[in-house]
Amino acid sequence: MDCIFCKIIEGSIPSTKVYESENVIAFKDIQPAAPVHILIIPKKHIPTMNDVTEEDGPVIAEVFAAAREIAKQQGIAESGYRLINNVNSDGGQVVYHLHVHLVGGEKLGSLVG
Ligand code: IU
Repeated sequence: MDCIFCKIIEGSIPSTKVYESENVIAFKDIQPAAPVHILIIPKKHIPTMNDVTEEDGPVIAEVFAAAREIAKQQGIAESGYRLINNVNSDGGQVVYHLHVHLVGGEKLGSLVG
C-alpha cells in the first residue's frame, strides 16, 4: 500500500509517536502549525471521512478518546485546543489516510465560530 501513514504505522518511516493503542496511533506533525500539533489516525486505512462506514464507529470514537487523552498529556486540555479533519481537495487534505489534527498551545485564530 503506497500510503505514507500506513508506513508510519508499520514503522518503516520514522515518526515521533505520542500515543499508541491497538487501533489508533498519534504522532507529531512534521510541519507544526502551532506549538502542539499532533496527528491522530486509525491504524485501519480509511482514505477520507467520506469513506467511514457504520462499522468504523468504534474506531472513530477511539480517535476522539485518544485526542482527549493526548490533550491532557500535552497540558492543553484546560487552555483549549482544536481538532481538525480536512476532507478532499477543497478541504485541504493532502494525505489520504484519515487523520485528525490536534492543534493548540497558543490562542488559535478562528475560521468559524
Ligand atoms: P492534511 O489534513 O492531509 O492536509 O494533513 C497532512 C498533514 O500531514 C500535514 O500537516 C503534514 O505536515 C503532515 N505530514 C506529516 O506529519 N508527516 C509526513 O510524513 C507527511 C505529512 I507526507
